[in-house]
Amino acid sequence: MTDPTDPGTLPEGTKEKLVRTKERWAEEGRLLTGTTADPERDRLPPGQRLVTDWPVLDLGIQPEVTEAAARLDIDGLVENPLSLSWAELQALPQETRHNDIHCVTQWSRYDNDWRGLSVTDLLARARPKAEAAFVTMESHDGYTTNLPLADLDRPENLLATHWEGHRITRQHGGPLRLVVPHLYLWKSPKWIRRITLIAQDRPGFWEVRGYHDRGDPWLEQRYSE
Ligand SMILES: Nc1nc2c(c(=O)[nH]1)N[C@H]1C(S)=C(S)[C@@H](COP(=O)(O)O)O[C@H]1N2
Ligand SMILES: [Mo]
Repeated sequence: MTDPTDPGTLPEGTKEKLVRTKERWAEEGRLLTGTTADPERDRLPPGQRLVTDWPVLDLGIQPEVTEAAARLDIDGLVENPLSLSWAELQALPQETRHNDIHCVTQWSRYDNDWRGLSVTDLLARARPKAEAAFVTMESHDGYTTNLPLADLDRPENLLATHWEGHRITRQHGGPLRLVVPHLYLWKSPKWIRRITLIAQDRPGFWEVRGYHDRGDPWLEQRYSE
């Protein structure tokens, strides 16, 4: 069996220098303030800086996913595996969310308006089995990330198709990206393709490269210990 914590080789086309730099940040504990904050009282998490533009961060591969090719699978430990085409996703109720987003590279952006599909509704349709405790998520660029199922199954999360009234651009992960606003943004996969429910945690791309398994910005969970 292969070791799930072995980073292995990088996907073809990855910006290797960027990956190495971010690995070094994790080793050095860069940006750590050693403080925590209370989301009820403070809007900006510790060590973050506010921006008004929307930076682009990814591995350097920005796949062109047409609506014809877009598909979302929810599989693994579920009673009712789903494989939804773009048309099927569009036929579901379209919801809105308003939130702040926080990237581990220090920027935060307030007041983002999103439209898309409720994550809790889709999970309810898929009917998680009792032993499902985590998810691993895969994207069209080869990126992966993981979450406890409880962090995915929250009402504020959205499978977003629109931002500020426009379709999400290819750069930002369109046509479909996840938004999990209570965690650092590397937990929000762009160009999402699959969500697999699993019993044991399986670290993703950044989680095997020194980044925290959960990534709560209020607790400054930037890096693994
Ligand atoms: N598929 C995919 N999703 C991804 C990434 C990626 O490289 N590939 N990068 C993550 C990281 S590190 C961040 S900070 C956010 C950035 O999203 P943005 O480019 O829309 O700001 O996407 C996350 N989701
Ligand atoms: Mo990031």
